[in-house]
Amino acid sequence: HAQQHSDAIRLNQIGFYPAAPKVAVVAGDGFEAFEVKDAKSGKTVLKGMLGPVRTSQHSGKHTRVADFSQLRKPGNYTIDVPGLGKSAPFSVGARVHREVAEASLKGFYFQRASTELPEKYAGKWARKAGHPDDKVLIHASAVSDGRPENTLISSTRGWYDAGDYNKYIVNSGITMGTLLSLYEDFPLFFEDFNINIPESNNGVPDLLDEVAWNLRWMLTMQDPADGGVYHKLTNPRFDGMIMPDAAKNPRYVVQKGTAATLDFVAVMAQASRVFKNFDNKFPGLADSCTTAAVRGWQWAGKNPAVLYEQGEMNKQFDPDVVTGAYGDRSVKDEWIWAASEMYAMTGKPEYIEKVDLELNQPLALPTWGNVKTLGYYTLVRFGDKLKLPAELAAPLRKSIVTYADGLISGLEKQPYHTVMGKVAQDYSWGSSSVAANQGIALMYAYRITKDLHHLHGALGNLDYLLGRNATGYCFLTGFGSKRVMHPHHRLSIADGVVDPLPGLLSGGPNPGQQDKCAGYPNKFPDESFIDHDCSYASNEIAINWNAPMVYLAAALEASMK
Ligand code: 9MR
Repeated sequence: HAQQHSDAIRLNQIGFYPAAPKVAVVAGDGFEAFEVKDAKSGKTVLKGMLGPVRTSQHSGKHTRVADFSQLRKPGNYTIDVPGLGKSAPFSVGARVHREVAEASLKGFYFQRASTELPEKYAGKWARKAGHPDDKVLIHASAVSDGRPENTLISSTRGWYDAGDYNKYIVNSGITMGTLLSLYEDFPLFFEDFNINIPESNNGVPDLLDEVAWNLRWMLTMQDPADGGVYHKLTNPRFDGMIMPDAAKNPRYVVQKGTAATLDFVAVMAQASRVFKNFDNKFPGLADSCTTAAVRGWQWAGKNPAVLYEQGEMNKQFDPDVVTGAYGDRSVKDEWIWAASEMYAMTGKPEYIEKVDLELNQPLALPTWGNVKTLGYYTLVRFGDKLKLPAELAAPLRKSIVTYADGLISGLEKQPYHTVMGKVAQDYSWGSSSVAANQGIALMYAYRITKDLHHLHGALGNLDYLLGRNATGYCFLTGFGSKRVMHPHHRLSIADGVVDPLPGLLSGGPNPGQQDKCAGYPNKFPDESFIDHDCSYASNEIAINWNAPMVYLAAALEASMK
């Protein structure tokens, strides 16, 4: 008779690297000891005492940590807490997060618009093509280029943003920047990283093939007349819970704006660098990106702060558009990112001389609305090559390291022994991406310092995402013993397949609970999560959350033994 796994024993449900720290967290304070057992034989391989009681700053609840870092032998194990129960089996071994890294990149393939997904690549999630986007209307808000309202343009491909079917430049920006940076930071790792997509085995890393799918769409979002970039391609209202081939509503490109244009510039500049090395496979693509970046930069120079005002638009234009706003209120950070990428593309320091790099401010984690740190990462990556002056290079490195040191300080008091969740603000909409982006910042710090505390801090946030958290869920679909089964994701809801599409990162706890769904366990920041497809505020998926998940898992695979 199968023994039930205890939900109170929380750990990375996938596993651990042999040489890495290994921690499980026992919720509650009623127990003292733990044992690690071989999953098959049931033989005890390690015994230990739980650490001192820790108290959650979010809920006041108690936890105790089981540290079994001494266990280094590859194998499959469970953690038993006498009197409480045992965990589901997990493994110890090299390459233990390989499948997590592969699946989370493959998640982007599942988000592809304008194409059929054959069974050969998509398995039981095969689907018909939808949203061809070859006849997209120019919205009334976007007629400034001289093409009249309702002109038809072609804007195919790209990834669906999230649980909805629209395509937003601002959110594509940070997503592409994160994935291209992953490639630039770990190019060798991706030489042998096959995720079974139609372009696999074409001599280009699958990561870049997947990125190219969205890059080609982004290129179509630039107004050929003046170089400005449309904010988004969208239905006026969200599609229902239907499959793509059933979606027939008209689609529009809307207002050009500075945030979209500068995000586009940054992506095109970075892509031109990366794809230059694959010119034989993507003839002309790198050149197109260079031209697009320069033209976008020029448009932004003439339109330095045109904000996207969805609320205002609703009043002025027909039809009104009420889909995702990505209404950034400040474009200072987009200027920093775009300038940094233009500098790295051209080697001309004049680009960064024109903007305030804000190096006197503490590092800010990248979000769709604050992208300047993506620029800093690029400047650090290419600092030597660009001969970045010491008065810039030193404070850049220092701000990353200072930020990372702040993250890892006081870990021994944290209820889940993770960097994630030290402050309640970490639990914002899409908090899983906060955890992943903190991990990325720690990986950049590790590059600079070679301090294992930084590397292990990053790994601890992967542990958080894969189960060592106050909800007990593994937040990546298709993985873990306590799985997310009902993400707010049209493809997963409408396809009639029980399992959600795999490799997608659930947004995670969000005490805002804006969806007002029934069934949240409580109001605590770290527990404000429900695995229900009603919950777009805690259980949606999104490309800008998946990208740092891919980054963190792949970067750790490339860095851990
Ligand atoms: O990720 C976005 C989050 O930061 C905002 O608070 C939220 C509300 O505006 O919107 C999120 O983005 C959603 C987008 O607007 C539409 N597609 C789904 C995105 C994820 O929920």
